[in-house]
Amino acid sequence: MMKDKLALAINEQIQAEFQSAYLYLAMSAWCAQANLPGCAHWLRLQWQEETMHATKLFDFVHSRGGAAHLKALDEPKSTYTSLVSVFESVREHEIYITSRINALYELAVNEKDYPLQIILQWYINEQVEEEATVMEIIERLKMVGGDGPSIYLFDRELATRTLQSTTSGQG
Ligand code: OFO
Repeated sequence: MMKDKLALAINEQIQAEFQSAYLYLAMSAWCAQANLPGCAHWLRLQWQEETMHATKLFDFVHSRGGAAHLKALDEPKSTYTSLVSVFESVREHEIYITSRINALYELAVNEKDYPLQIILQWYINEQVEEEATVMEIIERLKMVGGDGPSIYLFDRELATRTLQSTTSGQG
């Protein structure tokens, strides 16, 4: 049985992961409208990944005798000025999520909750991958600049992304 304060903190992280999913789905909608189907696909898979991140914690709380209490989500931002600003927002959001995961891990260490520490190690690795992946996308987009044919090829490449599992997933 886990401590109430830990169950509460995990529930807040479940909300943050679902909020991430919602944000990325809104970005996917923006890309679809901007005739960037590959980027829309990439962000839609990101929505699915974030949903899996949330449900992985959802299942963990229940496996420890706690309960998930789902909270309301905020309306996500839905307008962007450019494709690079979309991915810069992804990066900014992932940095925020990393800080949350690190704080949760610190709490698990202070409260001596070893199973929580172990599951959070997966999230810590995931955050490293997610930040690196989005940084690479931003760098490439900056190189491409406003060149239409290059953006077309970039978009086609993002269309090839496939969904990873929650045990080995890459953001
Ligand atoms: Fe759940 O990793 Fe992104 O937010």
